[in-house]
Amino acid sequence: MASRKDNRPKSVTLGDQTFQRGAGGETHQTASGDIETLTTQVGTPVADDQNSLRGGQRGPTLVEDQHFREKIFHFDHERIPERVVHARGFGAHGYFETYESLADITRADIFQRPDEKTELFVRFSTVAGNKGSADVARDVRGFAVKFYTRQGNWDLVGNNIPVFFIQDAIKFPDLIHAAKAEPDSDFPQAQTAHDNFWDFISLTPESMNMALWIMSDRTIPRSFRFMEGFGVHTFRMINAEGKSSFVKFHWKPKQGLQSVAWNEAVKLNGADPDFHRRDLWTAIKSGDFPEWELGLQVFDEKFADEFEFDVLDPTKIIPEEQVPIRIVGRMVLDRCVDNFFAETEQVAFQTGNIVPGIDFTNDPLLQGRNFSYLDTQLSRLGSTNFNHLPVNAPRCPFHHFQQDGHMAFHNPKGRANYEPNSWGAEGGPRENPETGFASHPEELEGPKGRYRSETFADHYSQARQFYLSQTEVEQGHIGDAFIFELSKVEKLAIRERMVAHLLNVDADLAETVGKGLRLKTMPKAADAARPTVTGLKPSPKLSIIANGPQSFKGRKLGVLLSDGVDIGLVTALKAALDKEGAQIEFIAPQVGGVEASDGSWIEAQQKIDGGPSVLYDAVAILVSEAGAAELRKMPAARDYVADAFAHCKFIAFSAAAQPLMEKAGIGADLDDGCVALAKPADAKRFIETCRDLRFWEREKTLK
Ligand code: HDE
Repeated sequence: MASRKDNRPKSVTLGDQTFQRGAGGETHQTASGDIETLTTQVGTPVADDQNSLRGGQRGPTLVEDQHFREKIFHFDHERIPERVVHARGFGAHGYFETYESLADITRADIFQRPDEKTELFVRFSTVAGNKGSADVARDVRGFAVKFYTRQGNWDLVGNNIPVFFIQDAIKFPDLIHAAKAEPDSDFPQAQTAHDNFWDFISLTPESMNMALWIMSDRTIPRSFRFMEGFGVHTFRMINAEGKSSFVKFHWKPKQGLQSVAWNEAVKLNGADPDFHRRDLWTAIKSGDFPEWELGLQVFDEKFADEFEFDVLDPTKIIPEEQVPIRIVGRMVLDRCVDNFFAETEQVAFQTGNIVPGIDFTNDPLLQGRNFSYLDTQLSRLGSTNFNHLPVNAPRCPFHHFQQDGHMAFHNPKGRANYEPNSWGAEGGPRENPETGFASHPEELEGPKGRYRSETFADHYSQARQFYLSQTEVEQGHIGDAFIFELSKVEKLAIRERMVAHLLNVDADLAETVGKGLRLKTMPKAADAARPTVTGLKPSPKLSIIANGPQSFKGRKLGVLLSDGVDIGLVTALKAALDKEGAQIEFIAPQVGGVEASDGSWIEAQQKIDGGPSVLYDAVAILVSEAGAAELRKMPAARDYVADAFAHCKFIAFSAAAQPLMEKAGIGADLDDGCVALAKPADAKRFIETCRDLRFWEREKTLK
């Protein structure tokens, strides 16, 4: 039968670009010159990628169509299992730069030479949600760094919170089962506000310190760029003489710390579920490379023996005020991934990946992790050869006799694939007692048994210390978060059990939460293995607000515009932001933009419904009288203003904006966080005001 004639044009010209039609009518851009021919996996050129091979015009598809079968076969198997925890993550490439030699405390090659740069890959993540869950869930953030050092890969697999829920790895499956969606209903997604989670926590007193941390604003960071990272466990560093020091790892963001408000987080997850990944991607792509400094808390056995808590207990911190942090280098993230799956999804971190000069301690959580991270890669990546993948492969030379297995990219070369052997120079690599990894020869003894050391028994003192180290605003947020989460718990007994624990932390907090839940009677304080030490000194470094950056750099201002906007104000704001190193985004009734007072055209990046104020760190409302009259009729515009105010953001406004603000309910309550822009010179003053990031004083007036 004759084939149907294709009478569609062979090419289409749009603007200055010409597109050519393929066999099925698709277009290929030709402006850039040569186009590669599409092939099958084995390189056979493909003539038609639009139509499968058929027996006749309207007949069945033929099995001999290898291109079709290969394409569908491959597609069917595109997914690999997501991580059982930390499924949703976002990665980036960068480098670590050493500030000074640390030869005094470690022989780790990466820390020997000042100014040396080492390639690295980072993956940030949430813990509980599935791969497709929203970014600003209330959750711990993973902070995993893979350093490709000259003596092998070192993975520092940390979190943005320095303590953990449990003291022994054997409880991890229970913790995670309880935190993730409930097994019968498979909800709630990416939320700890449910019965199973709080049931487990309220029955696990060792998690109380972490419970305070996760109810703080640390679990709703403004983005990955504005959070700290922690190695959590105590590690060892060993110098060339074999001397061991204890060390805790800290990442300090040069951008400063910042979190969002809870109501804002809830709305952000709807407005932009990719808020955090988009933020990192955009910052790196625009050349605003985020940086963190690596800090070490180094201490010896003597300090460990004298410290109030056991340094092997991962539910405890060592306050910076007790062991100051030594800043030893910086990490710069300067390159986005080329392919999300190949890099971010397939990267395999392992706590067991350490290098000569660094060693483990007997922290029972760390010891358990060392098994888990190796094991989990097999079910996720499907082969023992996951280290052959480019993102996991070391950048230094490597030689070993491990061979074969699924998808082996490389095998030992030559005759020898074992040792010892007698093949001399052709016999392959040999061990090297001088340069090779050596474990710290710690003395070990004691009867075999399932133990929980008595030194791990104080579960409340540091929770109290953390709470008392917060500003009043932050303490309020912790109370609100407990009330929110426990209000989602259906069983009264679980709510009461949590309040009983809080009584051992701080009486006022317990009372606030009890009242917020409207408990008819307050429970008795929970039985404590050890009474709370009330005299621990607050550690001001634990507050986010008290340690703000005093800069608006790297932040974003959203400017709501209308036709007739005063161009002088817009230009002045833009200039002030450029100077500060901050971003600006224009929001308008239509995305096409607005015509300014001088007739010039300002393109918008968002239509008002798609650019709610939760997307911005501060907002400006620059509108004409007619514009304000139009916008006050739009619910999205009213929400824009009302939310910015409720989330304690700084608000700049032109005089004509007042009717819109009144309609949004804030006409009479303008406070010092609301700055009138009467003339272009006021823009600079407004951006300076924004350096406080939020006008938290407003919160009191909102209640
Ligand atoms: Fe993990 N954790 N974890 N974890 N963890 C994993 O490894 C595990 C813990 C952390 O971006 C898994 O490759 C156990 C503490 C991060 O790819 C798994 C225990 C800390 C990431 C695993 C812990 C972390 C993981 C899942 C208790 C902070 C994401 C996929 C003993 C110091 C890494 C994978 C990435 C991922 C086990 C506790 C951080 C199952 C058994 C404490 C940042 O192996």
